[in-house]
Amino acid sequence: NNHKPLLIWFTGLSGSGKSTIANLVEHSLFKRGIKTYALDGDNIRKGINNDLSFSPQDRTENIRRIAEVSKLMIDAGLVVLAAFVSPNKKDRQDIRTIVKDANFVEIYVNTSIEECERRDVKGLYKKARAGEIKNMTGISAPYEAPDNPEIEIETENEPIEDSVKRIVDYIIPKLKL
Ligand code: GGZ
Repeated sequence: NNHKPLLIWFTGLSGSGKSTIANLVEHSLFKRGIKTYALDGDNIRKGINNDLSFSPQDRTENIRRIAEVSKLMIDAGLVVLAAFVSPNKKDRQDIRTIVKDANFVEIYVNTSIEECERRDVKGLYKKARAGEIKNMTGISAPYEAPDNPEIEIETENEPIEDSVKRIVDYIIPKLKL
């Protein structure tokens, strides 16, 4: 039951649904016997990157370290699912270089800032509007959408099960040795 390693990278605004979709994709791959590992803010920013803020420089360093950790996991043969805002095009292009292009799939979780702010799962947008959080992506810090992501998910226009199936159907053939 061997398969190729892969880095599946989810980019999008806070609250866009990246982690939720990544977790459902991981569950589906796991059921097929594929060895996976999921990286997100909860296990990275609280651990290896707990020295980093949301300044532009620290975000770039955040993404660089995650790419290097992902590279190690790819060397170990895993399918890595990474869900990070990763707002800069340049930083995302650098991931492609760090892990090899053939091992990289970029998924743009395209949810409008209006919808993310309406959801405001963690209350961060409210705090950003009140000036309690600076550098909030989409409010007071930039988000550069990908031009040519391998997959784009419009969470406001597609049921989540359909999005997950579209991603899994794209990934499975790529895992063939
Ligand atoms: C964006 C922030 C911020 C600011 C805290 N801007 O919805 P969440 O909570 O769980 O996901 C967001 C997470 C973003 O961390 P990343 O490591 O993915 O960001 S980056 O790739 O840009 O380095 C959000 C929370 O952290 N959060 N402050 N100012 N998101």
